[in-house]
Amino acid sequence: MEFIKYQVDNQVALLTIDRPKALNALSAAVLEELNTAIDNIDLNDARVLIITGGGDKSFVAGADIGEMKDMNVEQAEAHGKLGNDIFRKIETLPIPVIAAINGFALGGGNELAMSCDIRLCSENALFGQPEVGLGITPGFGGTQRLPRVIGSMSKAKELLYVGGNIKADEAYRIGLVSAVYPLEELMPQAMKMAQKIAANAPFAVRACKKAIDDGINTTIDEAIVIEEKAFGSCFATEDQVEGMSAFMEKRKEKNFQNK
Ligand code: DAK
Repeated sequence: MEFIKYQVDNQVALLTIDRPKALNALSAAVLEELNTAIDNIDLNDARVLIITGGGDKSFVAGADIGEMKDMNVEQAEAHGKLGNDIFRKIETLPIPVIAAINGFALGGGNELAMSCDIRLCSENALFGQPEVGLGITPGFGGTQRLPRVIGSMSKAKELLYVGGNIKADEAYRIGLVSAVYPLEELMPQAMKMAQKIAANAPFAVRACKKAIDDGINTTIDEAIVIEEKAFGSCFATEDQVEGMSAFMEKRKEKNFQNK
């Protein structure tokens, strides 16, 4: 692959979008490679995925503006669907996905970050949905995910209508990211979090993700039943026996097998 680097180390997968000439902007070729890379993730091997950008300046500077400039309505809709389908695949990936945002997260970059479960960023990160200044709406889910992620319709609408950028501290203040680190600490911190997640029972972690995501879109009564089913399903796993046995035996080491 030319634009996507992928490796798995100690059950943590790291996917890097690497197109330095264009600050990792999402061209169609980058999107196609991203799609293939996501499809090829071995969920028996990887327990957590981290997505980051190559270099130390940009996570993803958006969709590729040069490519979009001359699109007609049909092409634009098809391009939007290409991105949306991939981002939805990331959002619904069974394993948790951490965005390690190491610089610009503009337009499609912010939309990619919002498709991840958890967002961590570096102090030089810059966020925004500048599309209205380009004469378009966000096309990879920004109008839908921003209000859901930050939980403030007013702030989301302000960001989407004004089209300005916000720095890392403001992104933290509004709940767009969970933590801000000096650039050199971002990846170690993302890895540390990923390894903590990977050390837990994979079935339980994945069931949590599914319960949260399925439950958030329904009534609290239905959502509670979703949790009951998720909870019950854990009791068919060997890892539930291992986790609870370790507690009873006052044993710190646990050997979760994803079974
Ligand atoms: N697309 C293409 N090239 C980009 C790019 C982008 N989004 N962002 C940066 N580049 C390229 C620049 O053109 C430049 O290339 P050369 O001139 O060197 O060949 C190179 O990356 C370095 O950029 P700069 O020289 O501008 O670097 P600076 O540090 O001065 O500025 C910047 C960095 C990120 C502030 C600036 O590059 C910038 O403003 N970039 C554009 C950011 C942006 O507006 N992003 C949002 C893009 S719109 C839809 C589907 C998707 C979308 C919408 C609709 N449908 C189909 C319905 C999504 C839209 C977007 O994401």
